[in-house]
Amino acid sequence: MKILKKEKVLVTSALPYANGPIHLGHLSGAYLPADIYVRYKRLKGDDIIYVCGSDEHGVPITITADKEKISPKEVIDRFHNINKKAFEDFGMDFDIYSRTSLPIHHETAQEFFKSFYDQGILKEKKTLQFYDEKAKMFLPDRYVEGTCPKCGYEEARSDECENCGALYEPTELINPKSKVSGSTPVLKETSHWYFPLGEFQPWLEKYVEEHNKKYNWKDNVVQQCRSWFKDGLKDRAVTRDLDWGVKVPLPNSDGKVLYVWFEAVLGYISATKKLSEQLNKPELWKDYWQDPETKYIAFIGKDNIVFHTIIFPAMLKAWNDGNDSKYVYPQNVPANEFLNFEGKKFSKSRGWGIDVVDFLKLFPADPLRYTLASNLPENKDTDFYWKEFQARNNNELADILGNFINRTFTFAHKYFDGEVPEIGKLSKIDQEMLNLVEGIPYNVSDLIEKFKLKDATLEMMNLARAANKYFNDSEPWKTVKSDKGKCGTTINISLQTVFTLAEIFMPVIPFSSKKIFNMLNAKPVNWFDAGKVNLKPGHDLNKPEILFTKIDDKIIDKQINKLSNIENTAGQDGTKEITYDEFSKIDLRVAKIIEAEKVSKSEKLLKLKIDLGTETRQVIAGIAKFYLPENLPGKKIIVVANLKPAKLFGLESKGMILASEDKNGVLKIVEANKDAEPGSKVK
Ligand code: B3M
Ligand code: ZN
Repeated sequence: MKILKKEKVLVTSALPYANGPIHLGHLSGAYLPADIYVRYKRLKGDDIIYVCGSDEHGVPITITADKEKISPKEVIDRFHNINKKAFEDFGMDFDIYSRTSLPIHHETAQEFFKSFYDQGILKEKKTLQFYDEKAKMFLPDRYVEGTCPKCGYEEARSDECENCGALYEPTELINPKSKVSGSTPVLKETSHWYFPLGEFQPWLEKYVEEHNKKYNWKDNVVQQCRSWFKDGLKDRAVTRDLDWGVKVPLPNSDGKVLYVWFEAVLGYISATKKLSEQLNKPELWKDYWQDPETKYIAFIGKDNIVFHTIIFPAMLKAWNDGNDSKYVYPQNVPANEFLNFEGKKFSKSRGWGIDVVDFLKLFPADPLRYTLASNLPENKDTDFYWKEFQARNNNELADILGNFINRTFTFAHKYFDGEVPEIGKLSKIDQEMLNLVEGIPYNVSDLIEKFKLKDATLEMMNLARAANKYFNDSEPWKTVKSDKGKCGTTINISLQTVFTLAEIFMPVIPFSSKKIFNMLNAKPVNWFDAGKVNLKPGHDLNKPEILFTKIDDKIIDKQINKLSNIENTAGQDGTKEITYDEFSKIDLRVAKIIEAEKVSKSEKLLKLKIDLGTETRQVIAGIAKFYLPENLPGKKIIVVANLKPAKLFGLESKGMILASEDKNGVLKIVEANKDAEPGSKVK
């Protein structure tokens, strides 16, 4: 059994936007996994810091402010405090929960931008952008609404239609309207600074592949990087025409701020600087960010992979190439998939889900931590079900872990004066139990080091299962009468096991572990000593307390009933229910692709010629990123044949092809049966 050497570790979790409360899905993505990892590393004796904080800029925040007719500052102050408290109550062991509205963050972000500018890395480009002459402001994509050039949907955004998925240039949007003043925006030339991501592609490909090989990155992370490399990395705008954000530190840049994602990742650095300030150790942050020995682990959800494995490392590389100080790169970015809620995506607008604050008003944190840890979306999306939460709490925490601890303490207080009894001659099962207990910390350590936190949690509970079996097989209720010494040995070994359980469960259920250590009248030891004999005979024990309260069906059913009211009014993801008559207005037909070619000037569109039986038509489809034109002729597809014609890049599109979109945004054409006749109706 290998005791791992001590390490210097820097851990970050994605900075949640301060424009809404965090919910259970957030916890399973970037937060609980990190907290389990950090708590274990602290018990292992590593030199580790864990930083996070609120991401307080970006359009989502200004949209919330506009909606509620308050300032962005009021929005971020509200949600920074709500989320900070929610994380505390959930037991997140941050060293700091900072925020990107702090001056120290603005200075850090501007320092990076200025370095890139002074190095001549950034490129200035002029582009056309919607401008609201009434509100006197440029309009980000989400601030413009108009008619989709493809499906006629009248609340389409300026770059993408959420109704039909069409992708188009802002100039294609029909009848654009500003969501700020309602007026018709004009297209106005503006200039922005671009970071030349493509120039860093050779280095980034090497960085990703070498780190994947050496540190065994998760497959979902590597695949997403490779798909971006395959498409070729493009220049990325790092400034925006907005008032709210980090000002661009250049003359004549009024009204321009740094793009939120450019500065948000630098929030990890500014948070560490803030921590140094708070601890009055001004150089502390450099001990982590600028020490090549530091092991930097960035915990995120899968929607943030590219920002942490391509964009942020490229920025750090650009800094390192141009400055004497050198930042470390993420050693691993163990991104989790998504947690769903009762079989559907979390949806604020439909009330499908539960915020952490509301959950903790109903139940303590540990049962939630344990339930989420037991079902983390490490390799695929998983679900939170209220019934499973109740079962994890009642049948595992209470009936297995709690029950074993309770029985052990009852015997120790009832028959051994509340002290640890002497240990006598060991039977076979005594020895087996001691061996199992001694090895567990190494097994769990190995799993956590590989970010297999779900398996690690199962290993912890399996020790509790084995402990119950050992207790039952030892029959102390008999030996207490027939052979008190033997009974004492059983209770001694059971108490050692309680100690080990308290320590190895600490990363998952810290509140309960602290209670158990208090009952043991003891403190945690180094992780790799947790399986040894840590309680000497005669050691005084405190009184036991109830660790886990069973959850009643009534309480759970109340939560489930709340959802059934929502469920009856909506289909998947909250789309409105429709009648059969409404559906029958859509004329779905089988079509055969005859020709396919790329639309010049667009990365996303293909021009298709389709056979509809009695006619051929031209349809423009946003599938260029997913299909090569030469592979399409001959395919039998399904089209919406009675869609209002639209113009895209000056090309007429009469109809729309059907394609499914997976959770990574990959489009797959819905194909008809090969024998289906072009023009035949789809019912
Ligand atoms: N706030 C997006 C999100 O909350 C963004 C993460 C920033 S991490 C630097 O998913
Ligand atoms: Zn559309």
